[in-house]
Amino acid sequence: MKRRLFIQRLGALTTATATASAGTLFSALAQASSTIRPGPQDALIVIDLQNCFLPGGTLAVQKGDQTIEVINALAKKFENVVLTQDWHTSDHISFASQHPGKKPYETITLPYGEQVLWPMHCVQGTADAAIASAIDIPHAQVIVRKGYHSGVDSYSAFIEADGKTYTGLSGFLKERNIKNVYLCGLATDFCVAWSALDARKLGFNTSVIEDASRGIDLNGSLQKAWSQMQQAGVSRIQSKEII
Ligand code: VGL
Ligand code: ZN
Repeated sequence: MKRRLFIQRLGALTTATATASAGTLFSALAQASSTIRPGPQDALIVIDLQNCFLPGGTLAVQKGDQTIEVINALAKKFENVVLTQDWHTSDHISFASQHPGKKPYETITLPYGEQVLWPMHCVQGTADAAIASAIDIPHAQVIVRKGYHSGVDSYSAFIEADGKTYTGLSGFLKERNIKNVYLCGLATDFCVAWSALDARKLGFNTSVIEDASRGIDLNGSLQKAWSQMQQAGVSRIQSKEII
């Protein structure tokens, strides 16, 4: 994203220097540092805006509903929008109920690594797993479902927790020549962060729109996620920067 903004800035600067006034130059710089105008190579990826993660859902994220209005407005600015759905079998390995003696939010070690155990959530075909009815993005091009293998979780929209099973999303984006992805949704510190980290690994310029996302914040997970994302070169932006 930084690189891309720089290129956009160069355009603004060339115009500004042509008019040769320091004032114009300054305002071009100020404006260019904080605006993103999405085009054909940009996609908005709306992560898991499902009833399960909203107040009243099985794994409600605090204030998750506050993202909806922001996301609907953002989506209007993108021609390419992808939605994701957490989509578990009823016997999914991430559910505490599958592990006798374990309670939600405890962790276990699975062959692919540490797994947080969750309350049963987002079961395939249930109303809880539906995309929130207030989400108004009729032009969304793809809905990617993930987490449907009963033995493997998938916070990421790109690669399951085994680190090797692809959902197909990167193939879609690459075939469509999309270079820059903007992620938002629920939850910042789980599905949004894991998707953003994979997006970087897969070569996309990646931004997370902070005010269009909300976190679960389990034992400091939100702060940890932001520092991992920063390390990986994910840009932390606000919805007002997208025009
Ligand atoms: C999520 C926990 C379990 C998420 C999904 O969407 O962030 N978190 N499953
Ligand atoms: Zn889940």
